[in-house]
Amino acid sequence: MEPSLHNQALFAPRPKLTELPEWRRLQAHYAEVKRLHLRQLFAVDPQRAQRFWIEDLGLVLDYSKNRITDETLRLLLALAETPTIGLRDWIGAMFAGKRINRTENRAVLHVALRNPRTRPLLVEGEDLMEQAEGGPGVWPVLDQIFEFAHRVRAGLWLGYSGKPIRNVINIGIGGSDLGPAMAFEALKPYTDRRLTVRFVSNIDGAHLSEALHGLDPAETLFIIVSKTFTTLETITNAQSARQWLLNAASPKTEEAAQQAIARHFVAVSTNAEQVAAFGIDASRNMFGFWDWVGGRYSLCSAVGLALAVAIGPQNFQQLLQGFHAMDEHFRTRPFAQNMPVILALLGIWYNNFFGWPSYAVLPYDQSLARFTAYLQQLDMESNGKSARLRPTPGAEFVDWQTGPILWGEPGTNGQHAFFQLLHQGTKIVPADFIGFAQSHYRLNDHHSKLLANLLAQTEALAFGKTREELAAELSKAGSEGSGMSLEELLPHRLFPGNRPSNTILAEKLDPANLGKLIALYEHKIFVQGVIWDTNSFDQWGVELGKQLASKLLPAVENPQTPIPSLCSSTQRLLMWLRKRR
Ligand code: G6Q
Repeated sequence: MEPSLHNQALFAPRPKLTELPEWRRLQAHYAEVKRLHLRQLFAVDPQRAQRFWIEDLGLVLDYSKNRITDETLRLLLALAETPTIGLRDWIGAMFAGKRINRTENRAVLHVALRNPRTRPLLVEGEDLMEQAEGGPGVWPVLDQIFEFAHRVRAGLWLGYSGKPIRNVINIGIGGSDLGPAMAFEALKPYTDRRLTVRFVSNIDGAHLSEALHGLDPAETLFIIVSKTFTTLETITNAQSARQWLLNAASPKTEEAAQQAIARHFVAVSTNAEQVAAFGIDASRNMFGFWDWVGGRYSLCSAVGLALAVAIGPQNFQQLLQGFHAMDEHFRTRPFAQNMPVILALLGIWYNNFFGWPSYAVLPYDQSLARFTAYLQQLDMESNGKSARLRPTPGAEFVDWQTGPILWGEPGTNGQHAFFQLLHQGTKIVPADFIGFAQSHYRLNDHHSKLLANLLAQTEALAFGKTREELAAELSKAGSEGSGMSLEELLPHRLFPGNRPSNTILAEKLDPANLGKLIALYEHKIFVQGVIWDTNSFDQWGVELGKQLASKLLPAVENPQTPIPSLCSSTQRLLMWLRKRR
């Protein structure tokens, strides 16, 4: 593809964000409203939850407990419409397959992965649904995935001894691990419980060793997931897995070894050459994907193979449909009713105007235990950037804040850990609370208690407890026991409130709703990246550490190797380690 296919206007230099009139108006407005308390906002406008509420696709976004007025929203929406930012053009360009990942000269088409087969998606003359980059397109690969998933689930995929496969180990890291690992946890009730599915990512031998513990190699299949098939962690783990398998199979001939590998290893990659070099038959046992799928956006591609095996083709298709429904919501809904856009603007309001650097994602669902870790990569690898995408001369770097620090844990565990800081600390951390009306686990009144906690926390964060309320409460209960007077005790037990949150609800954590939820955050992050003028789709920041690690490896491995020229700190640490290995 020629660079001329870039939409030049998209990359035209644009004014600094902080110099835009829309930005300045928000700054002036911030000065006026920054002290408003959510108590006041709800008191003067008791019905605000009716307005600051979006309901679509069975999902609810209640954003009324935010420190905004109608005017704030109007100004934030005006920012989203700023012509020089061109958000609408950028959304259109992504869906049209323009090469918006400029630093890698790639299109960004994760939305194509969940596009219905019957709806052609033409990019540069090819219908990606059927054909992509001269090879099979989205749906032929999905067919291959479904066929494979069916064979494993039906016990038709046999290992070297003729026993059916019972254990599936996904080996991959970052974008080749977090998505399927998170979704597997999230969708446990939909998984085939006869199969054991595990995920190995860390190069620490503990991870692979523990994952293999107690498994019969004759029943174990490895899915090696690596877009590049050169990632140190993944290749090291894959090689050790191969050795483990061959030790057990003890093939007598090279041919028998190859057969054993063919039955126990499949690859998900874009690099057929390296896959073949590893010993996997790329023509039969490789699942392809494409340059235009970024690692952290790849769950709907063959990267989700282990998940497809675990939950089966039908559920995997439901997941894709959920993603697609949110893609359509994002592409077609006006900004004022567009969940990803509203979440993005609220994030900018707090990150850039209030200056709060982090936000928490708090799923009230144990099955989403890995959801925040997944979002951490999605958000922080996408928008943790400083270089501008459309700089003006001499202003290559932003002088405004970009991607926030994202963290969190499932509720209610977080309540008994870090919520203290959320309620009474000196920092304000806006939070997204996520919950579901129904649980898959009908266990006494557990789910009612879980939901009551979710609702209680958003209410407590927003409104707190005033001095008067507290004094009335304490004088009734008495303050005996602490040895402190009521006046002394009050400050410790006050809740200032005015801590904002969004609440996102759905009926049930099923494959479709999980897809909607993930796509909601994908698009939110994209909108923020466009407004902040950063490229959300590269990740150059992870390269330097990798280079230095390969430079250091020989010196760590072999004490005779000269110490590379590094700073005195790293040299002394290395020497300390070498003496003890
Ligand atoms: C994601 C990143 C990164 C990547 C891993 C694994 O967007 O690119 O997390 O997924 O580094 O890369 P491979 O799939 O090439 O092994």
